[in-house]
Amino acid sequence: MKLLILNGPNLNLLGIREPAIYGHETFADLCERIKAYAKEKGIEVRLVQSNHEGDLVDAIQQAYFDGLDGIVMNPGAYTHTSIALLDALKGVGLPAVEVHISDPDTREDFRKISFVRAACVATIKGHGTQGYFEAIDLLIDRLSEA
Ligand code: CA2
Repeated sequence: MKLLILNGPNLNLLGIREPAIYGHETFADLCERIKAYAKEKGIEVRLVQSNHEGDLVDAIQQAYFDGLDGIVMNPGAYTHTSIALLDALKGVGLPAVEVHISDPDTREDFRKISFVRAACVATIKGHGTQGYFEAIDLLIDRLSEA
């Protein structure tokens, strides 16, 4: 089983700024923890972060072309703006889980809309970086049942 772990714009700044919202863990440390967790669970992960919408679309398509099994995705601010990401997720048809470190529904009104949600099997929000691990577990359970 191989999962794409996709992170959108500015998530590379984790741990550097806004710790009150996003915590103290750096993005590099989070990536290392995800790799270690995947190893423990006996799965593979492909970690991609980009600040560019088209690169995120490319990563979703590439996951499909390469036969990956599912996607854990924090699209960052593109969550609230991107029909291109929604179309890409719908287009590849891979099970995807939307993750947010904070809970966007309790923040500014413009964060209350998620375009990608319609193409995701679940949304995990407000659980800090732990949400990525919950999303991985969810996909492992779902894909193991299939
Ligand atoms: O809570 C989340 O995970 C978000 O997807 C994070 C996005 C935000 O636009 C979404 O509404 C909710 C922002 C990611 C920016 O991350 C930063 C981390 C540290 C410092 C500055 C930005």
